[in-house]
Amino acid sequence: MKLFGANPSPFVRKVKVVLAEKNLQFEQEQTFTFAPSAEFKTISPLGRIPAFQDGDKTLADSSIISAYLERIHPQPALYPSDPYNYARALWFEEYADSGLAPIIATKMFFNKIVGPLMMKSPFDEALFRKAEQEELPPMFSYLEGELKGDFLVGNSLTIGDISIGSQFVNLLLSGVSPDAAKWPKLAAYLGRIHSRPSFKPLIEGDKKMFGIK
Ligand SMILES: N[C@@H](CCC(=O)N[C@@H](CS)C(=O)NCC(=O)O)C(=O)O
Repeated sequence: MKLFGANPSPFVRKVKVVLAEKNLQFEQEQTFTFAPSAEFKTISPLGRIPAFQDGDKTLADSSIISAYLERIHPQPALYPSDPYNYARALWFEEYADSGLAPIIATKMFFNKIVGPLMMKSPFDEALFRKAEQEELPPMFSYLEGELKGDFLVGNSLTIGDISIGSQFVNLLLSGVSPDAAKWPKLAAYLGRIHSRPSFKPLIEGDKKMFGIK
């Protein structure tokens, strides 16, 4: 199996965590979308990372790749069998991918770290501060209210936790974390999720890549 995509992408990280939780071996091509390989272009019709190859089968999109991996390697299950819990896990995946990502990945991480470093684009601090101070706090409060136990849904890790946890790594790399005094459950939850063996080495690698302590 081969994964195409650069490590700092939250969507690439999501798939890497799914692969790690399922203990699956894979190769990775560190594809950046501004310098795509010819092979990548043929398997990602929208030009987005991640893309994936399993023998002669190819797929694009982190949600689709994760769903495929669940079907071919069902254990440990990352999608609940209970219908409502299954839908709730998908909801948190959606909340991460289309709710958090445009704020954390684009207005904060790309704006502050990737743009200035790799694209020579200037850091827009006003955009960053508005995201941090106005747009994220209600989202933190929402997640705080949803956390009833160790995981967002049921009693085990789901695709919802992996998706949310992946976006929050980019927030960490941007130098921001939810204040534990205001959002204690969320802060503790993220600490737990990010210290899992599937997440921890990826976070250490990302920090090293950007020279973050
Ligand atoms: N829904 C997609 C989103 C992937 C995505 O937006 N990836 C970003 C990098 S973090 C990308 O490839 N952006 C380049 C573009 O949209 O052209 C997924 O889950 O894989």
